[in-house]
Amino acid sequence: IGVKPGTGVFGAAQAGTADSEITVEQFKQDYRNKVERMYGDGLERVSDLDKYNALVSLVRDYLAEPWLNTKEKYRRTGSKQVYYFSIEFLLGRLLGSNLYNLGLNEVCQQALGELGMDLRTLRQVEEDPGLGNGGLGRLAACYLDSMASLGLPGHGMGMRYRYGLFEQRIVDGYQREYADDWLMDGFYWDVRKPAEAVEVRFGGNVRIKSNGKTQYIHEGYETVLAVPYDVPVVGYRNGTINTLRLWSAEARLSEVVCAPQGGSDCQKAVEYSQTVEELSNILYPDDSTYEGKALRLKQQYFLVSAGLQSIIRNYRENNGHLREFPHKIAIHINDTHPVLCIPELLRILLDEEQLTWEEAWNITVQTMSYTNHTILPEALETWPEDLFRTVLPRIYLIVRDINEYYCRSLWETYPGDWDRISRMAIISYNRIHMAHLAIAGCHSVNGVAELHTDILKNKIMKEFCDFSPAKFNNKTNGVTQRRWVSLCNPALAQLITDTIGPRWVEHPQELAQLERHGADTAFQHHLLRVKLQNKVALAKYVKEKHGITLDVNSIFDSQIKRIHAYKRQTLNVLHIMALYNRLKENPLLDIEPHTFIFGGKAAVNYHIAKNTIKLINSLADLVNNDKSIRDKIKVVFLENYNVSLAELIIPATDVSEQIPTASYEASGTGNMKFMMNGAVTIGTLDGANIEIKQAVGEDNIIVFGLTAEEVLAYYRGGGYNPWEVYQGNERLKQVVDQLINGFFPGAGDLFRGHFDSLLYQGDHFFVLKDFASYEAAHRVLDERYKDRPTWLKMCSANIAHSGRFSSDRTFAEYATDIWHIRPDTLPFSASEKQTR
Ligand code: 73E
Repeated sequence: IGVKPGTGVFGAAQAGTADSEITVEQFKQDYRNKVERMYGDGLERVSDLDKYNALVSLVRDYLAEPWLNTKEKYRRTGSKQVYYFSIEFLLGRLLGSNLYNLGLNEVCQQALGELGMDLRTLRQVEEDPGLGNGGLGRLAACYLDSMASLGLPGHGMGMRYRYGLFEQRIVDGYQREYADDWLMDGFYWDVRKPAEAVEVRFGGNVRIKSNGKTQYIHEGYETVLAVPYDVPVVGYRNGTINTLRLWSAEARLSEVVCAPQGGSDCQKAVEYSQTVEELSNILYPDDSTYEGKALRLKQQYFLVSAGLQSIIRNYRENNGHLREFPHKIAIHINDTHPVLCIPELLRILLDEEQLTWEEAWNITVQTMSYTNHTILPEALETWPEDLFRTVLPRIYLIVRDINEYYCRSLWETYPGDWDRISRMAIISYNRIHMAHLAIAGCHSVNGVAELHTDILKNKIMKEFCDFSPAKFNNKTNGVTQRRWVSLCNPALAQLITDTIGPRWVEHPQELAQLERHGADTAFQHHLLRVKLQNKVALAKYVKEKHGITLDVNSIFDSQIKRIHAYKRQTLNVLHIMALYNRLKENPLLDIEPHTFIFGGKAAVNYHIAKNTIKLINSLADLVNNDKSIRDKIKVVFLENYNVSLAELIIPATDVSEQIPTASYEASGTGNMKFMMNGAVTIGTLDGANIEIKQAVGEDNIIVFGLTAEEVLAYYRGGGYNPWEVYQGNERLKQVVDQLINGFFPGAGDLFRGHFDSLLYQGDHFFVLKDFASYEAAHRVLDERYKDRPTWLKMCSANIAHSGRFSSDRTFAEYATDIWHIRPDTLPFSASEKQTR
């Protein structure tokens, strides 16, 4: 085994040169040396953590040269650089993916094997950096992988939170949150760059000085030092290494004089440093509501200001006048959290570069683009004007100017239409509307699936779209097939490669060739074996961690995602309760054995969602301990759902639950990961499920429930009457009553909140309304599963048609349509795009 010539660490650029290959012998020797140099001890005497750290350090050494070469190449060619600003990057573990993308996986595996070690064990030593809440952060990470793998000059700008999203433990069925101290043992992938630190200013006031030209002098502010940590982003076997720059807040204490033996000044200095560092301490642990507002606002500005200052510093070193900026730099704003990029770039261009307002505004708009990820009203950010003015006085003045400028242009189109202008204004009723600022200040605004974009264009942002229709466009999300198939499901990846060759890893649209193998008995047999093997692996984990024995011959049916009312974990629960009731009535009922798998975190203050976790666990206790149903169904809630756990669950899953109330899930990306791994979706016609249905055809997905149009029509009519549905369906009535009638031993009134929301609060998410259709869909699913050849054909069709949900495709679209870069190098040509 060796690295394929010319494709190992250093990529095709150095094809044929001797140093582009690292042999197993070389690797072993390098690794031994590394351990000895790092720990002053032999491989036999160091811990797994030490072994892991040494391995990361060695991989870092290997990628140093291509990293440097990539930077030099970008400087030399002057190619346009994309910066993807995101408050979240949910990277997942990096050792496996970096080895894989470097083309070193096999070499490393064999080398470690010969040294009596196991790569898998070392991969599990790595902390999973939880620098994100869910889909939005993971999407950002998939995009980094695709940008580097497409060889595009695209980099990430994010926060280096001291603590990741909380660690979830289940105690007595309830969620408990613990600090995620992911940096405790160090993080060896990043490089601290203190020389590139910048200052970010908060508070104080702005003095206006006017001698011919108005100048804004920001005074009395507090300074926070932003220190960058660079993480290499490795492209798939192409020699490209881009950079994810994560910012950390630090205090500059060197100016503080300490009294002997640490007097009060020292004490103050320590306290001060703690408040400053609070800025990058935690990821905002929620994706639904907004609290800790001042801190959150400061975090956002911190990221934006530090990121932009470093981009401009770099730009100045390599380029001429800032007028050329939009031709050399594209800045992408991932949801509204980094929208302050707009006023911050204006501040730099106006105050530091002395450009005119018109010039500065044009440069800003041409540079910036924005993605909206949700229409949930509670997630559409607005800031109280007072708070904003106090925390960011200069930025506040700029936002006021933008507001005036924007409202003036609205007035030109809609003279006298005050109502419309106040609805569209950036500042109205003493609040600053971040989405409005984004739309005004960006040349492109995109949604993340066709339905979502349609809703933005025709409903949520209709007036903005009427005003500037050319800005609005759709970019359906995607996920990277490298992490979500090759790495997490190597047995499937091997089967695909054996069947259609290896090109699909870089050209995922070629997965379509699997279509003609779907009915092939030998292929089906292999597919079944792969799934079984993955189920065995998951069952082993569940046994070790939760003490529950899973039947690997049962249908693995998974709903893994944040716990949220609109995602309707409750609908899933009610259906399982109904199934359980049927089994109790008739223990001989002929159903396929089922394992229902749940995973997901609930926001710390989201009480009903936290209670849903307790509800799932109560159901699991009841069902798993009831001998009379003879293990026909099992329910498990897997603690602390994160990227690593998803990598274990997804390959083992038969049925992918994608059941939000239609219109609420902007896209979803878990749905795509399941599909790529051959699971069949049971889902509503929401978000990207619609496009999955288009891709696989209606025979290969089970859809149910109200459509978005129907849901929105009900809302327009004031909702619906859940009592009618409840009274009219015996089985449904029974399970709803069971929430409060003692069915769950000892639960008392614990689930009354759920009961009330379904019956007394109008069932806002149409759980009861969709129940019958969901139950019917499950029956269809069972029927299909019984006919195993048909089922396996459905699974293969899902894999075969998953190519368009690759983030490579999405990114190629962003690159051509939004950032206007290098279409010649993109894997999906313009004509292919049209036919998709
Ligand atoms: O549908 C998903 C989408 O697939 C959407 O809910 C999620 O983004 C995914 C990627 O596009 C999302 N997260 C947030 N908004 N939409 C969000 C909002 C506030 C804080 C953190 C995350």
